[in-house]
Amino acid sequence: MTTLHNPLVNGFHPDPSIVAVDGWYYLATSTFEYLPGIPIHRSKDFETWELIGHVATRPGQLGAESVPTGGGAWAPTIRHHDGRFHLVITDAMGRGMLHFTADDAAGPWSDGDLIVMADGSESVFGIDPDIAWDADGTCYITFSGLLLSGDLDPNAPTHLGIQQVRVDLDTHTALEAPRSLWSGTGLMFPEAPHLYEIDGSWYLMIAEGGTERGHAISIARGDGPEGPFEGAPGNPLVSARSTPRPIQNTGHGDLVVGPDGRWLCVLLGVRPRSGTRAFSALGRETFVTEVTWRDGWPGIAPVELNPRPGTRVDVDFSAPLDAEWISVRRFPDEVCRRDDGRLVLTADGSTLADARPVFVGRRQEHLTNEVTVRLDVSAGTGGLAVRYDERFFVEIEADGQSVTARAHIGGLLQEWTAAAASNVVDLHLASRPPQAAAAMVTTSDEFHLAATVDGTRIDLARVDGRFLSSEVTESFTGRVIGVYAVSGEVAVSSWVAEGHDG
Ligand code: 6LW
Repeated sequence: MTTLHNPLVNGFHPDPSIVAVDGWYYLATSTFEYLPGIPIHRSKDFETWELIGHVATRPGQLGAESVPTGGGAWAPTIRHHDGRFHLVITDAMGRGMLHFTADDAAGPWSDGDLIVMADGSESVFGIDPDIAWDADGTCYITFSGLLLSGDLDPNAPTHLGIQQVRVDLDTHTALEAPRSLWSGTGLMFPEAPHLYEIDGSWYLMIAEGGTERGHAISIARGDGPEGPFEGAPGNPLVSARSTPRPIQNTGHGDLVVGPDGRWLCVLLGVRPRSGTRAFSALGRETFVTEVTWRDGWPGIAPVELNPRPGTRVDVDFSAPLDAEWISVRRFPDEVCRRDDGRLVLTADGSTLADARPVFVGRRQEHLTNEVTVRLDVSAGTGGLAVRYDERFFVEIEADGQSVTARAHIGGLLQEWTAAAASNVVDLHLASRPPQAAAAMVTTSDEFHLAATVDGTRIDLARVDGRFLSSEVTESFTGRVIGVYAVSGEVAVSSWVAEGHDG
């Protein structure tokens, strides 16, 4: 049982990778189409984690500006070598497999170099790249090979298994064609490889089973970084499949020696709720669990829930926005500015149904959560929304004459409107446990959408939260709650978010 809090990092922070440098821990996670991309959290005690910056803070570092939904920054590996931080990642359906470096993990990071095949023709094609060096300084990129869907025999696997190339990091060119390595116990989607040299042996740890309920972590051992590798007798080392554990989908891990010398594994998981634990509202979060070694093999303990205390975020817009604010396929400073202690969003004709909305938000980090914002809509129309993607979002909007709640569910739309003739309005968006139905609790949560106008509360709508879960949306991200503008300018004078995991 770990005494550490779990989730380790709340809200959608999937595919965690970790490195220890001079007594500090640095954690990197995926961000897909959101910018800034690839957050770096830092901790000394593995308990308190501070968001110190992002890898992608400038246009062009990622191709996120134009990636399709679900594309973008997938699965980083962060390491430290020869005095520099290194991060490799696949910018899926964007730039390809990239290598970033920095002297300081807080940034600035490099522009990102494409890792290309030996003939220089194209990016090494695969996901979840890992970067490792042997004692001679040879650099190994180990990744999960993919087949383009057009090549697929319907009965063939979409993954080519775990592959590896040696790379000249001066030219970012592979020194050979990809070779296949051990690829797990035969479960689907062998991915998320990480190579470690420990006590003279080389270990290749992977995820397999797919990032859903079948997710698992397996490991193999060999005498060198290229193998051959022999799978552990105890594989898979950890999986929540077919268990009643509150944290499911556990997999995609990275190993590190913790502050007290114990080995730890950070990994992704979800906290599904409903009668059959079907819906994960927040998406895939970062968790931690203990690792014990026996006969040269690690054992990974089941991931135990140990929720953090609730939080309250009260944003003062007279100060610069903190690094938690994110936008879709563009940076927050492209969609908003601070003016006289307010956050001003200037519409450009887009809505949340578009690829690049005028929207800036923060991850929902708690299962029970409420955000209240005060808007001035005297010069425009806008509101408060919780978003999974362009087809799945719930919003509450004000235009000075009325307030309107809308549920956009995969092309279906329902809306509720009430008169509210006021230019200043408070909007409330809450996620609450479902009102228990007669038979059993049948969903993750309910959204409660309301407004307060001139001191009068208007309860507009309640919407089933299952429709904004990673399972229903088939999304790699998670809920992001933010403010948006659809016409003119909208000014936000306050943002208060309170939540807990009760
Ligand atoms: C990630 C891979 C995965 O690259 O999903 O399903 C991808 N597993 O490990 C995005 O998180």
